Amino acid sequence: MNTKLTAASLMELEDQYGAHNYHPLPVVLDSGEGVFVWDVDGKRYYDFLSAYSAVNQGHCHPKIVNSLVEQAKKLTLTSRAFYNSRLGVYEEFVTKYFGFDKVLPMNTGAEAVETALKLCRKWAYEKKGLEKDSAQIIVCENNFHGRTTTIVSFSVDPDAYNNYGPYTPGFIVIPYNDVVALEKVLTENENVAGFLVEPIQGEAGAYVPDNDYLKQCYDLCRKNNVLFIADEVQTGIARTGKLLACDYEDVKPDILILGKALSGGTYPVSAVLSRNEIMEVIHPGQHGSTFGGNPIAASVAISALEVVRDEKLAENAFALGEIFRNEMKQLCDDSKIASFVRGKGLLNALVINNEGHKDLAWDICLKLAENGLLAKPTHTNIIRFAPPLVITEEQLQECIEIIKDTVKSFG
Ligand code: IF1
Repeated sequence: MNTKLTAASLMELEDQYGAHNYHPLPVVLDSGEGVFVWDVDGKRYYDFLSAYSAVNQGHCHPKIVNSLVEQAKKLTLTSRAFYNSRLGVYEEFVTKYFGFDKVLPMNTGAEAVETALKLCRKWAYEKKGLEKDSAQIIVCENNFHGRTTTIVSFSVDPDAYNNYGPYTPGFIVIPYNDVVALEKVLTENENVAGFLVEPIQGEAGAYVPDNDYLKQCYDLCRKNNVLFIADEVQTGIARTGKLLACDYEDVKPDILILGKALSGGTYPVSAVLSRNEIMEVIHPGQHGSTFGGNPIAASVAISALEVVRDEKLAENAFALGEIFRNEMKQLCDDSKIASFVRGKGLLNALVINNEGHKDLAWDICLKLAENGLLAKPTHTNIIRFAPPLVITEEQLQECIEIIKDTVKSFG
């Protein structure tokens, strides 16, 4: 008997049996392919969230899914107690792909950020010579690097950190996009081990810093023997129109953090890449994870990165991003409620003027869903638009019309 559960009953199940740590749009998704997802009633949507840039290669990309399925039939997990036939092949592939000596494979983005923080501290004590437990890592206001206790310890968002204390010490928060603030902290503190930064602040609403911000920060870090750590979990893997957002300024991070689209959204795969001089401070038994570097992760990551290269997703994101922002700028000129658009490549955000209608961005997203396009607000009045990078110009134009018509229907 086909006991197909309705959207309402499925939402009710999540409400009754799941922790309420999210407030999803009332859409129950059931399948996906490329830029499209379908809900349980068969309604089709353009996905303009891409699982927060985890599905850059499009939903259920056949090449990546095939790698997942074939490896899953053969060997899924051995732990790192033994070698496996996929990890070394992946490690060589991914390090050469991004131009680093070594990779430390993990699973989620937050795990990779934590790994980078531990690596940076250990390097500071064992290579830079900082006094034990004195290391400071500089981070930026409005950062988002994940949700572990240490990571939320340096968040400025009360929703992220409130009542999760006591907090991990050893972090200095400075304004984002402020080189002078970084220089000041580096001048005043001799115990700085690293500077952790998102090349574009995703969660803050595709906040793009000044053109030479990353390069100036990188140079200051070099001058002060401080590690430049780039969190490209969201901006990496072609999302911003280059393979890495750091590539816009030819900045090569001392430590690079990747996640999300590293698997094309098929499996949790994250990675920390660096050079030998830094990575060699980690010795057997000093870091790891049960699933880190497992054969499935290794296999899907190779395929996911091959798709980015072979389908020229960065080039597509660059070109279509220009079109999208130009059209959104036109909308902002024509509409009182669309204030401005910002972003790079296909990581963009439309800032909504929600004066007198606090939940306007949410209501616009509800209407967008009705009109066949999925997007979700961040920070109340910012709508993030980030479709899979496989979107065609024709599909993008259709979505631009949906967005324009929907926003204009609110005034
Ligand atoms: C959620 C947004 C939030 C990240 C960067 C590390 C991580 C993320 C730059 C951690 C994760 C996700 C988390 C997800 C929604 C999304 C997100 F920024 F993308 F919009 F939350 F702010 N560094 N970002 O963006 O990676 O451990 O999640 O694999 O928490 O709902 P993760």
